[in-house]
Amino acid sequence: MVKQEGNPSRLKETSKVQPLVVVVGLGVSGQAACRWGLRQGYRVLGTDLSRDSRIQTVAATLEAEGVSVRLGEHRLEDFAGADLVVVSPGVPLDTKVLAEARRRGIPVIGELEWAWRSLRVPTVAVTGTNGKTTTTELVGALLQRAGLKVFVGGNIGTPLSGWLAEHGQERADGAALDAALDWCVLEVSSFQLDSAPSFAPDLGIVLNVTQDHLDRYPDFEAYAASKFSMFQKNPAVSQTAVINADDPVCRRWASSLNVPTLFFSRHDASAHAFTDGRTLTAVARDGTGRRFDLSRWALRGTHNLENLMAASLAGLHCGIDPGVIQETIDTFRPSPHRMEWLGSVNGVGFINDSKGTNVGAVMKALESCTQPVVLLLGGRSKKTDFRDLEPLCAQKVRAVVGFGETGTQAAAELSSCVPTVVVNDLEEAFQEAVVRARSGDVVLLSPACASFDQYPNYAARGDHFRALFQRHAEKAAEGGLGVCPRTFFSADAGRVA
Ligand code: UMA
Repeated sequence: MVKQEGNPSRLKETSKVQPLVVVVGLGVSGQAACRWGLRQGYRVLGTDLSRDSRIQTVAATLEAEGVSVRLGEHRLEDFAGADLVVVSPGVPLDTKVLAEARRRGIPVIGELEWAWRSLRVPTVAVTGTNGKTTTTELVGALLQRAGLKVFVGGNIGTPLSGWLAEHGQERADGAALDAALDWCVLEVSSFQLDSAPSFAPDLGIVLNVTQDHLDRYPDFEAYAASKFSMFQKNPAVSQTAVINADDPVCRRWASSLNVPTLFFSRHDASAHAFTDGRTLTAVARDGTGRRFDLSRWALRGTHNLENLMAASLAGLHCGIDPGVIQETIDTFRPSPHRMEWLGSVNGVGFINDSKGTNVGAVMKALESCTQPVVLLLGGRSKKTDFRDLEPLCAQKVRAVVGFGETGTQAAAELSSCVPTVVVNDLEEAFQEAVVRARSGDVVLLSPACASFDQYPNYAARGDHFRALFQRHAEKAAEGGLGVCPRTFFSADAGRVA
């Protein structure tokens, strides 16, 4: 694959000596952006609305590295002399100071956009409501197995600017970065795309679009538009799209995209990638293709077959040898917090799907379960409608345990189709689930909500659930109860007995 020579629209923002960048939000993205700013020779001012102990520690570290920090408020005068404002994905773009900065002609862009402008290697971007992380990891694994130097990150955890800050050169034109990377594989969220006006991946994957983040978007259509915006921003880049033909929203949007598109489907054998669950056929744009054997594919659920089809098309498109794709299929293992099987106690299985932070993800999780489910739902609301879960709950769920900020809402909206109970937090939810589950059931944490009401992130929530399971398993072992590893979920459907 010939490396891209660079995108003419990826311009450096200013040629002034010691320009000033203001970084808004000092979470994972903001800290990385601050460091990337320092690395490029900017004066950096970081600002965060919070003053809590976590942010105080962050501030102290950044200050020691040379960043000026303002906590507790975003003060307009801090933006006055800025050459550039870089926002974290979680910061609403209509925030007053950002609107004022734009009014004064100061460019306001996101961390992803800023970092990507310095990149001169081809990019694969993966977006969609669910499956982004697994697919991003799969594409990364394919390219790495082929011996290529790959950065895998973005919304998945390590921001691109973090990688650049560590590995990039002082030169911001990115030329020297080519030596360190062959490909960049990014999980991108709609929040990141909203503040990335020229971001245009060479290959863009859209896995699905279902309700999520409706607390941030005026309506569902605006959220969907954000996902597909990566194909509409930058005519200077020759792009290819990989799209789920089985997702109605994806299909509708694909018809208006002005880029070559590869489709994958579980129902249409004429799509570029198709699977019957036992084999997967994928054909790239140049006609090269291969039938892959799925007998050693370790990930459960139809959604993971969709992720695999998308990744296989990406692999072929990137010129990866089909033999390498088959090896990756045979050896790839799931990450924590995504339908993570923890084990079973006394015949009851426990699955950690803390990454299931929207209703669509919970649907996919339930579709994968063959046993009756005790479902733990709740957390910080994204204004989604739990009633969308009614048909699956009626079919598969023995009981819903609501917890956290939205526990009461979840229970109320599902009480017509399934027994519900409301508790305060995950620990109480775990105890309640243990009481309600019968031998042969699974207890599934797939909360349909963000974790921020009680945890710093979904991983901390999932870790807590795993710790609760381990304590429960230890107690059971002391008392002589059965603890065994066993797989309870598959692509097949199952009904509550
Ligand atoms: N803050 C302000 N001003 C505001 C709002 C927030 O200063 O007006 C501050 C907060 O006090 C906090 C910081 O901003 O200190 C948080 O910034 P952030 O919400 O952008 O979070 P980061 O820690 O930078 O993490 C972000 C992504 N978070 C979001 O998009 C909400 C992470 O995705 C991502 O892993 C990380 O960058 C690295 O790229 C998480 C996520 O939930 C996993 N993403 C959503 C999703 O996947 O659905 C979009």
